[in-house]
Amino acid sequence: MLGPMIRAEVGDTIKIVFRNNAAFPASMHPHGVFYEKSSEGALYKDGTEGKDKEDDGVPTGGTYTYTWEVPKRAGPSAASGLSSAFWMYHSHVNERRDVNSELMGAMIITAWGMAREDLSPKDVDREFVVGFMTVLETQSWYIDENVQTYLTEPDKARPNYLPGGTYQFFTPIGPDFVVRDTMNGLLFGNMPTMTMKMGERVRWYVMAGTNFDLHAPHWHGNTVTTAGMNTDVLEIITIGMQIADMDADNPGLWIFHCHVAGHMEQGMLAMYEVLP
Ligand SMILES: [Cu+2]
Repeated sequence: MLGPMIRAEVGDTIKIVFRNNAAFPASMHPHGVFYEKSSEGALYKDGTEGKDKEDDGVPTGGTYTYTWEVPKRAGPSAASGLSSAFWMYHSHVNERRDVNSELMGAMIITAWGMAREDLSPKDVDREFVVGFMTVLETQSWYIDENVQTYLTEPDKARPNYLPGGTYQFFTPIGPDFVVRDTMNGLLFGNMPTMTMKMGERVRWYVMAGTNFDLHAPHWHGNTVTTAGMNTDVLEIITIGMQIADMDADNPGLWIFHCHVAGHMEQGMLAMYEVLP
């Protein structure tokens, strides 16, 4: 989980050449940047037609170019004092199924004049993007394939379709295909350890998925500054996007986890390491 990182600086124009290799229609719907109707990447009755509809859902094998401008309001606000802003993008054709098929990613925009050559913010040494994503595997476009591939007794799976082609939340299929409380799609510390050195200026970008995502990302061992406040726990809800800066002063291998007890027990945890 998490698609390719998109980076830009205020004043840029982002062009995405999107080719749909999936077996279902998909799109690129961005947050924060400036787009016209032809680059919104979302399917709904908005009174548009023709060219302005082509971005709504790119068919299998199709290609579409999305154009997003990056005005000042897509960058960090002056009040935040930050050099970068954090947004996301995701497919928005059948939003529920698309995102549960992992079609979601991050976008980082630096203030004008604050980007390095690789478009990362100049005043930050290290960045991490972590999505606290509750995934409903039964809503994924890949559920049938997954049932056939991974269940030892696929014939016993009894998916319950709802109008519109979505699956109802159900249990007969067993605990292997229900809800996953993940960080970037990974569970139980399977994410590669996020490593930094003491004294580095570290920026965490923390986002949430589009399901019933209510999370309490918590760092052990160090604190962060977010919205002007020092803390070690964020509060994030569905599709939230937050930035937290860490001046890591405490070396060691530490856990970073969701503090919602049920989520933690389901594996919503990862490790980060501060090297001396
Ligand atoms: Cu959680």
